[in-house]
Amino acid sequence: MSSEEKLMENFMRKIEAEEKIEPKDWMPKAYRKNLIRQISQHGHSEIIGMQPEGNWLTRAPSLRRKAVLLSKVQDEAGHGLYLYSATETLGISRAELIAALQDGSAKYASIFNYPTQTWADVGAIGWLVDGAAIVNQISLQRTSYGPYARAMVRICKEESFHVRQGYEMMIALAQGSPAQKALAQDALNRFYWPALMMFGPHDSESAHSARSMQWKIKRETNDDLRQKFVDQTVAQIEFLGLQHPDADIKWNEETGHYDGGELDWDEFYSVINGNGHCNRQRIEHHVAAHEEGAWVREAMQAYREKQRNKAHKQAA
Ligand code: BYC
Repeated sequence: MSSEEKLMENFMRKIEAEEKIEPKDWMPKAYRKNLIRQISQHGHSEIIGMQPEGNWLTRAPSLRRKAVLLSKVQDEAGHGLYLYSATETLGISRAELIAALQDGSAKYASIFNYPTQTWADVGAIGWLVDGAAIVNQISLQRTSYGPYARAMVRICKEESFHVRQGYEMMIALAQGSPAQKALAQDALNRFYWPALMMFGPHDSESAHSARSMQWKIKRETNDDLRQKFVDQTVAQIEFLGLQHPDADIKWNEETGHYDGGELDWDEFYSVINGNGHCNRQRIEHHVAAHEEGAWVREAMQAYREKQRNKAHKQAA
């Protein structure tokens, strides 16, 4: 057995035994590459995901709503930073990650290319978008790469608060005036299908799933996670007294799950390939904010050099 084969055998033994793979451990090149792809895209989703809700910060209807939303958006920034740090442990720099986001070679969740047209969209995002994210992220707490799994534990705690704040907003609207209830229904209608698309293509179309499942990067498939979300959402919609956006939703006695209508996959591929309503706007905004922050990075660099020179002088 060659030394490479022995390393591979030991790696697979750890994966089978549910031991975490840590940054300094040997790992196959393709495992490292796949992790960099998935974790960085997850981080980009958190960072770009601040924009649709950030759009409503200055127009929140009360001080309480504004404080809660501000705190949630800040949490998303924190999630992005934990995830970028986890990606950096795989030997790629923050600058490279950001360049890939900005030149379009790295994706981010399709959902954030939809506009937030009304205040109710903020409630729908917390409830449905964070709700879909948490279904996925609970399973990612058991991912095989240690830093990613540990980041997920904290992120899940914060996401569960996000889901509650969104659903609480939806309750307030659904129980409000007829106009408020109509806003809630409209937001549900527009965000339900894109939220289902967050789980990715069908398993049969998913390029990375088989490998990622074998290496336990992903612990459940795109379709299984999507089904969990579909199942849990039915009762939540009923409780709000809203109409389900999927006219075909139906309990299936045999499978013990809800069956629903098919997603518009042309729309999904169009959005992930850069042609959604807001793709260009999201990246332009990111580039502008990154350029505006250049002076902070330069100041940090200058401070670091100053400290290094001081240490040199003291040592001499
Ligand atoms: N959107 O082989 P597949 C949040 C891409 S944010 C865009 O199935 P995989 C929040 C996929 O990347 C939380 N692209 O891929 C933040 C791949 O393209 P590449 C976001 C998508 O990786 C702020 C290609 O399609 N959560 O909670 O096995 C405010 C083939 O797909 C999408 C995560 O990121 C999509 N929906 O499975 C509020 C979870 N779906 O890379 C809330 C972590 C697929 O070959 N990520 N693509 O160019 C994952 O679990 C997996 O990466 C996915 C896709 C399930 C998303």
